[in-house]
Amino acid sequence: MSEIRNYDAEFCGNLPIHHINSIQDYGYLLVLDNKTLNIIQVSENLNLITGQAPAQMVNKHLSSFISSHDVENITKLINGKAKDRIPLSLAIENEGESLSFDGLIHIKSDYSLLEIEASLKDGQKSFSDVFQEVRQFISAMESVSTLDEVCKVAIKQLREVSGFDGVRMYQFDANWNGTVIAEEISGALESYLGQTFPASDVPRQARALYLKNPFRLIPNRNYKPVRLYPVINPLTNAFIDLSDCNLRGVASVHLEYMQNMNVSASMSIRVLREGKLWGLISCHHIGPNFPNVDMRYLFEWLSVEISNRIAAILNLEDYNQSASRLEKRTAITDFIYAKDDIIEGLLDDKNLNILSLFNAGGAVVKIGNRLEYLGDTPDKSEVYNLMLWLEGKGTEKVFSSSYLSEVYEEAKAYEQIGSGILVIPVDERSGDYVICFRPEVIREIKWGGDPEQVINFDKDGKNYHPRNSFKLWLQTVYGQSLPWNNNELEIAESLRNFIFEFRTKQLYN
Ligand code: BLA
Repeated sequence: MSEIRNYDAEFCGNLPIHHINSIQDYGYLLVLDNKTLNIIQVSENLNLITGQAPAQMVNKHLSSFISSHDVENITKLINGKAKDRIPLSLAIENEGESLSFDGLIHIKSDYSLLEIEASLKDGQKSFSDVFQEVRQFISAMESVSTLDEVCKVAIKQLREVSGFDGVRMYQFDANWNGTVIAEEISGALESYLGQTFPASDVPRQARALYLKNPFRLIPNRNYKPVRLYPVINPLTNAFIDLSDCNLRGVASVHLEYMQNMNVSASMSIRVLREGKLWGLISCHHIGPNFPNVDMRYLFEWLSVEISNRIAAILNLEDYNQSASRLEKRTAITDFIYAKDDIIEGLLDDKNLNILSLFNAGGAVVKIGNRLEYLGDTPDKSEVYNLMLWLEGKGTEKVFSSSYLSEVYEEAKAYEQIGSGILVIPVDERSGDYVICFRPEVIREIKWGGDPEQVINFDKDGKNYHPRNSFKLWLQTVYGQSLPWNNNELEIAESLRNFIFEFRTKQLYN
């Protein structure tokens, strides 16, 4: 298969979703001048609750619509420290009636975005009920200890709590493709369990927004977009940046995507690990579905618990692996001291050598005019050419690749044993290297639809559509080894430093 075009970087990834200049119709938006507290922009549907046309509302003071108590509260928030996503409640007076709203305020340097929606508190649970629910959720996650089990338990419970038709855990890989690793769905939804979706399905700017906002809610893809009045923000003289706004209108390509998945409602919640997006919990409903504010905040809370549990498991795994690798590295360097020889120390012990340290299939060590081989390595001339290539590249620090033939074509000839290499430069001037080889691991990717067809342009070259089939599409990946992880690269770098110091000492002794 040819290389997949990177729409994540090229096209989908550049759609200005924050400048869509419209909102979804389940709420209302007011933009306030921070200095005067005058309303400078409104969503056109605000007339439904104020009874006034948008043109009548702008330039009026906020107090024309909400109580002095709420105005005071908002003034305090605008002058306070917290700036993003501050929840609040307020009341709007209309024809003598007081209507309750849940709101979120986002405070920028000159203006604030105040998004509100009718408060739906029917059947509201008490705090202790919710707390019990969360405690049970956490203890169920703590009763299991592998990533797989935690994701399954979390997804099962989230489906029960939320009532969505389908809930999936979606994990990103190093290239931002995502794989569904746990799933709970009802009959009518298609199963995507085990399937991988290309990065551009949730393109980079959409992913970046999860670092600011814990979730994205689209209760009904057939919503009527609501425009803003006036169109241009008078303080910035540009379309307003709606990055933080939960009500932000949805990119049409994604609405079509939801239609192609046969869902009307979607809510996705972030899973973070060390401040980076690790995955998403994607909730779907065949018909429209509107989780109320409390449910959304509960989800937000649970997503933090899920993120923490996942991070704890992965960190423990990493820690154990790093500790065992460090132990091996120490034993090998001790052996180098004992033998007073780098090559013997790296290769001679049958059980503990550079192959077991780096989980490699073969290794070559060249120091001065000595050249030694261990395990499955390319032949002499191939190694010679590889070293020439490395010299040409000028590799001062550790270099690694899990897809060598991609950057060095000649390696195709020995891809079975050397799809991956880890190079520790010993002395560049004399072309001395320690090189580990990893064998090819043929991999099958179960794509959710043909990844070459992520987007289809109409004949006019302007209009475009996301793919309309998510049917299993198999790709077999050849020529790649298991990846070298960060800790392996760190250990390799520390071994490089050790070898350098050891040789320096040898020279001066
Ligand atoms: C947004 N795409 C999204 C979102 C998800 C997905 C979760 C976030 C919004 C939401 O929660 O619905 C994708 N959803 C998935 C995937 C699964 C799932 C993969 O459940 C798998 C189980 N999309 C395309 C193409 C483009 C594109 C070709 O297919 C670009 C041209 C863009 N996707 C796109 C954009 C958004 C998006 C722009 C942001 C939409 C928005 O927030 O307005």
